[in-house]
Amino acid sequence: MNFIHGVYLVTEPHDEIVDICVTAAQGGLDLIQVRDKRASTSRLVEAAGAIRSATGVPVIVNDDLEAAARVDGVHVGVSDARPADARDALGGEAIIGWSVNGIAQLDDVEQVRACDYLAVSPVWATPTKPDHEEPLGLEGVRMISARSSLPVVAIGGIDLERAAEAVAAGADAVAVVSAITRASDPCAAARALGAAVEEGRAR
Ligand code: TZP
Ligand code: MG
Repeated sequence: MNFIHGVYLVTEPHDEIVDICVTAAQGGLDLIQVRDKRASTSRLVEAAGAIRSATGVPVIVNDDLEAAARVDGVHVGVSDARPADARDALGGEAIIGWSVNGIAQLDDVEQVRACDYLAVSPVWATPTKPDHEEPLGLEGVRMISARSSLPVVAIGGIDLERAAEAVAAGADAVAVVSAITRASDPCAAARALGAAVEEGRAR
């Protein structure tokens, strides 16, 4: 099975973020991405290291290759470092993910080859990332999953029903921010999302 087949937590800045990750991990997480666009490299490394040792879950960072070299990898967007350059910098063991904002990105086989997963980004509009690209919808999930042999993650506006829909449309996993970070019980939220993913796979 893919290394990513259930729930992937993307963090947002929060005073209690380590505790939220620990609690969520008890409900089941495949991967955590520490995302804080304003954090320095040293703060990112500190947060990611704390989360990784407290949860035992692989932890990657958003965008920052210098921080990524000190954790498990990096997630890059279309205006960040290119995946092939990230691979050169981080080596074969690093986890590298790439945001896909349109099907044409898959034509760049050099970049796709450097990735461990692709994120359909966003599937739905979300207030969590106000500057997001045009949502790709379930049709985007269908097209990208059909064309890619890499694991495909759905991100953006995911709740329980949408998690199942995205997986039924071809996604391997779902990535969420608010559905876990703003849940009253992050453990129950992660567990319910995992169950929704399983339910979607059975559809
Ligand atoms: N990238 C695309 S959408 C998004 C990111 C980081 C935010 C997703 O947040 P939420 O709260 O799960 O909709
Ligand atoms: Mg596929």
